[in-house]
Amino acid sequence: MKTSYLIFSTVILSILLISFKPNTGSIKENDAASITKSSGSSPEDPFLTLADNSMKYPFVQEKLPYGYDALEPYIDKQTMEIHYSKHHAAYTENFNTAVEANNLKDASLFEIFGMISKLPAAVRNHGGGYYNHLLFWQVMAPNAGGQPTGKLAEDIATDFESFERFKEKFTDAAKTQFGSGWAWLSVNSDGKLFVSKTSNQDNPLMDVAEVKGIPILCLDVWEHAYYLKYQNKRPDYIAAFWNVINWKEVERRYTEALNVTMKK
Ligand code: MN3
Repeated sequence: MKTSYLIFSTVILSILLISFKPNTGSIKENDAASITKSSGSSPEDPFLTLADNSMKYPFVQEKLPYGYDALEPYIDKQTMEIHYSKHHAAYTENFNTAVEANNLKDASLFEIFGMISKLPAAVRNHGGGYYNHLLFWQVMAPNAGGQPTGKLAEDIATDFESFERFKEKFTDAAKTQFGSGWAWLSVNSDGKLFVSKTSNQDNPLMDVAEVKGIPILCLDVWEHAYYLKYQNKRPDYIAAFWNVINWKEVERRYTEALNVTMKK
């Protein structure tokens, strides 16, 4: 039932995309088939079964799970307020506008990410901005930080040698991202953890990502995320982030990602 729905929606989406293209004479079946095939969102794509992929147009900005001042002193109240109520709100609004303009209303969020290379920059920038922040708010919490427990702790030790080594790698990715972007901890299609960085609002779910995977932890290193408190001192902001990581949520997302990758 679910598989046939996915096939159906992928086909409908391809037809919509083809029909939207300006200067398209007649629609050839081959064109639709090739877009579907190379989109990275085949019906077998395990990423599409993730809970976050139930998000569809109109995309809503979920309520911040804590107050603007809840992550003080590590992330200041003014930054949180502007970041959530201005930046994230604008990404959400502009993403919905881009979805409408590009006939993507029937596509799920991860289907859109899976074919982002074929879509206009507005969809890529605002779609990434919408989802990346949504994830970012959830993987932080007041009275958090420390280290993960259970299977995630064990697998971080296996895949990165130790928690300290992982912390170094993630910190390095966040520090060395040139200009605006994000640092990530994700799970690849083999169920292995990896650290990566992306530019602008790209994320590891997009077909343009150097390494594709399911993100379970992220850090925004755009200047708007830290400049009011830390100015040019990005390393200090990155160091402070470890005090607000909501490992319970990261562990929950890790378990889900492993279940999904094992299904493929
Ligand atoms: Mn941001």
